[in-house]
Amino acid sequence: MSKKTKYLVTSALPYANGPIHLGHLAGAYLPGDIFVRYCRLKKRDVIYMCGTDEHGVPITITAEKQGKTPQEVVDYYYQDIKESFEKFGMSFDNFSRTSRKIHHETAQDFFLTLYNKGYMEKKSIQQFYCEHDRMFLADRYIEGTCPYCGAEGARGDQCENCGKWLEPTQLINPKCKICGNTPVIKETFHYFFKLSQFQSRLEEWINSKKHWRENVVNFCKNWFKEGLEDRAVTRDLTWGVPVPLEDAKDKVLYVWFEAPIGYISATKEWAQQIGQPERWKDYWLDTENTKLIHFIGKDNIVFHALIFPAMLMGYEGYVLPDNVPANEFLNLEGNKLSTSRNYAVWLRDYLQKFDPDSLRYCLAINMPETRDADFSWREFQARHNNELADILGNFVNRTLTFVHKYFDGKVPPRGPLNELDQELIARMKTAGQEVGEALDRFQFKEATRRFMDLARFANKYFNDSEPWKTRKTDPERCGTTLNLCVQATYNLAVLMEPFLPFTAAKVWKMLNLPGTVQDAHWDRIGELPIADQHPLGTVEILFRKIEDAAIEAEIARLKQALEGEPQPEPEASTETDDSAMITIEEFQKVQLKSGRVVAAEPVPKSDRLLKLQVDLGRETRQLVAGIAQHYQPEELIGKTVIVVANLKPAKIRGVESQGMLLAVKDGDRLSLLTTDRPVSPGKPVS
Ligand code: B3M
Ligand code: ZN
Repeated sequence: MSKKTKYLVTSALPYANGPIHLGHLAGAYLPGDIFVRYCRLKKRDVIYMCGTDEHGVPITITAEKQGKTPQEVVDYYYQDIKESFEKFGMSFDNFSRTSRKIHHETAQDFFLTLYNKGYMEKKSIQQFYCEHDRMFLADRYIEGTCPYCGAEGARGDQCENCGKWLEPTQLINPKCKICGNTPVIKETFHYFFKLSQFQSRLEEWINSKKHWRENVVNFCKNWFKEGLEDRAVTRDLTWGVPVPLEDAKDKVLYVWFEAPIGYISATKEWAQQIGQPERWKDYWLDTENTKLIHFIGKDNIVFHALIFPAMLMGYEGYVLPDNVPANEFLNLEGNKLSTSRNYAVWLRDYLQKFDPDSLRYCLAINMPETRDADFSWREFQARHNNELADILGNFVNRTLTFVHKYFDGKVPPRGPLNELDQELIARMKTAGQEVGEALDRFQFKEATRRFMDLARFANKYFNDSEPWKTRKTDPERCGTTLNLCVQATYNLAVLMEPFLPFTAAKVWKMLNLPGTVQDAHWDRIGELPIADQHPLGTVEILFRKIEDAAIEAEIARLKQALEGEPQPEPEASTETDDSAMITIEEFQKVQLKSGRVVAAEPVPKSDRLLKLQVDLGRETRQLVAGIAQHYQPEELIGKTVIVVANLKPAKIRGVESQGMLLAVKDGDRLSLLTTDRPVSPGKPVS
């Protein structure tokens, strides 16, 4: 086997019992896809596996609700989910299903191997049984009051309110989910996976994972503290993978035991599809060189970071996850997403109205990486209009249109380079490196921001170079500017591909380049590969502005969904919250003064900061302010500003700042506070 690192990437297998919504995308899918696309551009050996999770009580309960068979339900949602993912640009190498034969066989082999190695124990247990429906009530077939937090409607396996994992017999006032009757307790038996035997190995392994996200490591440590317990991995159900033992042939494997094995089955199926049936082993069994990476939402941590690794350890020979980057949750307009209330944005609905890339961008730049994030339609609109359209789209469009109009559609040659030209080239190189490094750390927000920063700089480069003027005064200079703008467009196309694959493909076409953008190499970002006189393709608009009306309709729909059912108690308003009030004395501690800007310049190596000299009457102060993306230094000179004058001096990027400017942020726009009439510097504000 080769010594090259191989990447085996997975995204959680969605249950085939409902369509995909934004919460899913932000949690397990978009980050996986961005990472994989980036790996492909780095020319790494990478495969990306996913598929639908088609067993378990979530499926059978949906079937009962919809009056269908479980098979009908999973057939429908497999197609639905697969199509939505494709339209969203998910680039799995295989999107399989756990109902396929190859999965049943793989899962059964796993069970039997662990059984033969002594990791399964048969135990009699007392379990709830519904006499009306004549069945044992597994997991979500039973509901009751949570013994920990008192919430109603806690399920037999987990309370959604407090997140605790439960044994059904712990529930207070248990009820059968199908008929609502109180079940009786009856004896049955199950096979238990001896998870407890893996505790010390798992602890040692997790402790060695210095690069894992804190939320994941802490979660595991809490489980270790409580002590890992053996877990029943069979169920008295008819829908699922049959247990491959004579005495349990009427039972099925617990869905959470077999679903993660679906990653392996999907890889086996992929290997068959490409005509190299043994190829899956190059990834799963090459423990030296494979990096297995599971993208999941935080509610799946225990299975991916503890139970599945224990199963792999027990089986022996399989690679263990190199990382489990679990995301937090995505809220919607400030509220928790709820599929049962239809308080969600469904991907297929979204795609009927808007472009996939706009959503990819908006979710990526706001990904719930380390804490919950919120999706708001207004922010979506602002990011689409002000960033994708006004910055990225505008830059590409004005560049290509200019070349068509004044250079006959052929890229003009470069003459000597000035300082600004050099800076653009340098920034393209750094952007490639920095975006790549952030992606390798799974910092998607940061990566997306840096990509857009390059577009922002390129746009500014166009402005500052004023090619519409040099066209008449210095045509060679104008040609150089446009040449570099075309090169920047090329580099942006490669850089954006993981985030905005559809847009990247359009730009590639507009640049009239051979092959596809995926043929490009990430490490060459920053090079200037477009030849002089290269003829460009036809220009089309990349992003059309989203109108208010379209956004208002979405917000109204969500409001209705919220109002359709009793709403959670509103939070206490901060207006009446005494703890948030301050006294006049407290307010007067802050010395605010009028100041006049006398000089302004950028802080080196920062595209956010400006260094200002501000006249405060008796003295001139140096202030560092994060306003470079909102103001040009020149336009600040002479402006009256409001300064916090008694703020302890601080160093920002090594530059001393002796105070702070007041500003208001509205969406993406930042405005400095000033006075309504001219005032002299150094006057107190009260
Ligand atoms: N189907 C749960 C979920 O969709 C489950 C993930 C399985 S990953 C192996 O959240
Ligand atoms: Zn019942």
